[in-house]
Amino acid sequence: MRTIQLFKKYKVTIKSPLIETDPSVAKLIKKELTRQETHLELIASENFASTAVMHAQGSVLTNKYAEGLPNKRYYGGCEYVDEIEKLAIDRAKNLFKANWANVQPHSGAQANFAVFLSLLKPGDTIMGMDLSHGGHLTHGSPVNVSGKWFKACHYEVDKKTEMLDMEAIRKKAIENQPKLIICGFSAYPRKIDFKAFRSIADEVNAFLLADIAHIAGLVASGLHPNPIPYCDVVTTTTHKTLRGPRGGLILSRDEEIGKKLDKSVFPGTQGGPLEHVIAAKAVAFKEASEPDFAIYSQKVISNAQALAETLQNRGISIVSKGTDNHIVLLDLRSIGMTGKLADQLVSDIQITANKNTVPFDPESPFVTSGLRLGSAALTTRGFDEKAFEDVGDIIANRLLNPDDEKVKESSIKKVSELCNKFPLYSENH
Ligand code: DSN
Repeated sequence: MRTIQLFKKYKVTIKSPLIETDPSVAKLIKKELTRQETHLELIASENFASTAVMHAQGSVLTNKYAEGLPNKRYYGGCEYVDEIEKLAIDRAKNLFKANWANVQPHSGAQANFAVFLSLLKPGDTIMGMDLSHGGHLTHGSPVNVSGKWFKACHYEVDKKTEMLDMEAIRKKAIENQPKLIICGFSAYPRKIDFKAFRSIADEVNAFLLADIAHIAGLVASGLHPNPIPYCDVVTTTTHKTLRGPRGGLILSRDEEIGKKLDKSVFPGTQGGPLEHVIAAKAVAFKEASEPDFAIYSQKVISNAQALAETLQNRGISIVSKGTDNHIVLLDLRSIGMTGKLADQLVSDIQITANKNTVPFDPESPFVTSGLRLGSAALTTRGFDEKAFEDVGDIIANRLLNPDDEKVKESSIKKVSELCNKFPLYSENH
C-alpha cells in the first residue's frame, strides 16, 4: 500500500489503493466488475470504455475548476486543462467533420437542453419521434422539460414497415409548423435520411437537430450517413457506440450557432466542466479516429444482423424485420410475451437487456411488448458473428421455454462459457 501524506501538519493522508482506505466502496466496485465480466451486456446504450479512457477519467483533473472555455476561464491555473479541452474540441471536429464543437455537456440530456435554450423560447413548438416508437424523453415527452416548456408534437414510424415515412413526417411538420425538428432515436434500428429531414425543415422554416447518441460511433466510422452537412445542430452522448466516457457533446457546421450554444452550455445550463471526463472524451475521439475502430464498428453492425437473423429464424419478430445499426428490437407479441417478463427471463440467465416499447405497443411503458438488444458492448469484448448467433439461440431457448428449469440451467452454463471465451479487459482490449 502507498500512503501519500498531504498536509502533514493536520495528519491528513490519502491512502492508496482504495481497498484499504474505503473497503466498502472498493468491494462494491469489484462486485460490479465481476457482474460485467460474468454477464452478457446487451443494453443497446452501453459499452466498455478502454482502460486508457478510464485512466484519463480517474485522473487529478477531477480537482480542477474551469468555468468558461479554453483561454477564457473564470479561474486561474487552467493552462493544462485548456490544452486538454482544445485537444478534445479539435478531435471531435475532425472526427465528425464539424466546424464547431462543445465538449462540456455532462450528458446527452444536458446537450439537448442547451440546444433548446439557444434556439427556442418557452411555448415554441418542437417535433420529434414519439417515445413509444423509438424517440427519447428529451424530444418532447410530457414528463421532461422538453415537453413541459415547449409545445411538443410527435411523428411515428409507418405501421406496416415500422420504418420512418418521410412523407407522413412532412405532413405532420406542415400541420404543426414546428420551430425545431428533432431526428435521431433511442430504439430505431434503421438508417436515418438526414437530407430528407433537412428538406422538410426548410419547407417549414424550422431548425433541424440530430441527436445521434446511439449511432455516433457508426457515424464516426462512416458506416451511417453524417448529419453534420444537413443539420443546424448535432448532439450525442460519448459512451454508446462511440465507446468513450459517460458524457455529452454538441457539434455544428455553423460557427455562429456554435457561439450561442457555447453560452447555453455555460453559463446557461451548466456550471464547471468535468475536465477529467473531457480528457477521457479526447482519448475516446482519438481511439475512434483510428482504423481499428472502423473495423470494430463494422463488426457491431454485422453482429447485430447475425443476432437479428438468429432470433427471426426461431420465430421471434424483429421490429422493421432487421437492423442497419447496433440495435435489435424484439417484438414479443409474436410469441405472446411482455417485455417485462422477457427482461426478467434473460436476467435470470445473466443476460442484461431492457424491456422497451415497440411501435403501436398495446402495453404500458412499465410492461411493454419489446426487448431492446444492442451489439456494441459484446463486440468490444471480441464476440464475433458465430458468438452472436449463439447468444441469439440462448435468448430464444429461454424465451420459448420460460418454465423449463433444465433450459435455464444450460443457458447459464452457455453464458459462462461465452464470458470465459471472451474476457473483459483482457490484454487484447
Ligand atoms: N438511456 C439511453 C438509452 O438507453 O437509450 C438514452 O438516454
